[in-house]
Amino acid sequence: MSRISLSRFLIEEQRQHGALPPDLRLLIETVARACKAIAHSVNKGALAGVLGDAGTGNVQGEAQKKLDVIANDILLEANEWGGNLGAMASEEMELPHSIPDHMPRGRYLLLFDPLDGSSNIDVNISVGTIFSVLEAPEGNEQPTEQDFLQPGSRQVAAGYALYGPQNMLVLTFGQGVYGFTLDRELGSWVLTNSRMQVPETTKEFSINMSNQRHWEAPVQRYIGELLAGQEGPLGKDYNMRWVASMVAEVHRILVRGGVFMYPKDARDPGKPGKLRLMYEGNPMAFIIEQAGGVATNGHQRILDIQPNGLHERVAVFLGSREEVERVTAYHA
Ligand code: P6P
Repeated sequence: MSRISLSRFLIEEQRQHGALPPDLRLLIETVARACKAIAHSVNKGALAGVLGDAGTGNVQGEAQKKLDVIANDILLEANEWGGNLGAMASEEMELPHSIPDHMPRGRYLLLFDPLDGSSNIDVNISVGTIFSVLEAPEGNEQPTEQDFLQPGSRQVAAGYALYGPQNMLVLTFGQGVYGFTLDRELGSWVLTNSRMQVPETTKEFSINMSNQRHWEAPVQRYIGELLAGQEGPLGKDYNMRWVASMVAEVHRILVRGGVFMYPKDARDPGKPGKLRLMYEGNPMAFIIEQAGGVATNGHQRILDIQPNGLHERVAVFLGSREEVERVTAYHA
């Protein structure tokens, strides 16, 4: 079977569906190239002296790993000159990053979590990059934070890179979900997964059980039923996985099904959840829905949430339809 590179796939998608404007195709290729460079650093690890803390903090008040900063810088540098963006936003930066005046601008807004799950990086557990693409509102040369605050249903593309046993890139631009594996010798992303589909049912759930005493009643009920197994109301035994790397969890769910949950937590009554809506919840929800799965915050579609802030948080329940619909119904 002939190998289809990312470039060939995107050009053929553009030609066949016309769903991929040339400037969006070029943006995706630029982000994919940046993810290759991030993969190179992540895969080197200690050999390149990139493990450990950077000694700095980010806007979330979290200690940054060296690779958080490296990945963020790679994405900024790779996307400044492309001419397809009005601005960028990152988990690692409080405010949007403007395109330098001497660089050409474009009509898209790029949001990213440059290295999600980075607490795993020093113990060699998979981490990833998550990105989301919106269109900038017409008319203003310099997009503001307000211009980013669009519901996830307005995304024109989303994806993640997973730096694991294989380096993979998973993409959607509204025509299904496609997976590419990095050929390290050639340095190219090769199509290996076409039209990925989340199985409707599952026997596997993902949640950080150490937070159990802080969950609200609907989540307590649902997890109790999962743990009751075949003697319980759900009539089957379940298995549990928790990698503490959302990209790895979502990828597993895309490949073999499952339900991933990061619910609201009584420790932070003012916060709707831990994960971030704009560059974790929304892109992953777009991908999961494009693969036939469901993604809610327990009450509504994540993609329907109107954001009020660039770094606002969200509760996440996503994956196999049967289970996400069940736990969401318990919140009614
Ligand atoms: P906890 C990583 O920090 C992250 O944002 C997600 O990738 C992951 O699913 C979650 O947080 C892990 O959270 O509380 O288990 O460390």
